[in-house]
Amino acid sequence: MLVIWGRINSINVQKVLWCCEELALEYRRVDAGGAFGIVNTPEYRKLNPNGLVPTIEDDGLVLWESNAIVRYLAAKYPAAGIWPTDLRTRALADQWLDWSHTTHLPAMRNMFLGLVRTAPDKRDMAAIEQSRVDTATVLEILDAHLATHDYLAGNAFTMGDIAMGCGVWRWLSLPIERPALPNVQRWFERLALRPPYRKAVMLPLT
Ligand SMILES: N[C@@H](CCC(=O)N[C@@H](CS)C(=O)NCC(=O)O)C(=O)O
Repeated sequence: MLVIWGRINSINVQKVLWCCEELALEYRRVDAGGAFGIVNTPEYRKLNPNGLVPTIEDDGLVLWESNAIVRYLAAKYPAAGIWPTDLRTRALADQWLDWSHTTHLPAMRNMFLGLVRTAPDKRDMAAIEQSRVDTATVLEILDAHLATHDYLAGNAFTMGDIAMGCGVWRWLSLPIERPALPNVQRWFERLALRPPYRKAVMLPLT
């Protein structure tokens, strides 16, 4: 059976769990990372030398990097329809997966860590505010795209929605001032109709 190492409050683990739920896969999840430790043990480092989560083991294949895992699982089970078989649609899904990792996550990082994982008296409020402004700027790009698309890679839900769907849940859950992003809001409401998203991603931030 597919094994997933990773704590459920990690955004990168949530991507994999949401993907598995979309594909209706059976899996065993092992708590790892953060307070659970494990990631620095020699056994885990043999699986994932980065000492990060998530990692999966599937029929002898060990794989890390959340977006690579999402792509692998979505492609392995194409009947679920989240791995676009059309090359152009798949390229767009890949684009948004990568953009989430290279552009959105770095912008949001200080705000999330500051407001959720740092005691109030230890917070760097200037860094949190800069991160809020940067994230809003980045999300305006997404909002403009969603003005003419129902989903990130076109008019159907695909793996391309998974990474940003996790990121936008955090953005909407943080106790911050948010500029109006009506198209992102509508897209989020579409995602929120999906039980796999609600189960794997729409959790209180911890
Ligand atoms: N690029 C990696 C990043 C993985 C990553 O940074 N994971 C974080 C959690 S989101 C982690 O393992 N942090 C250390 C820990 O949880 O102990 C991926 O997408 O899988």
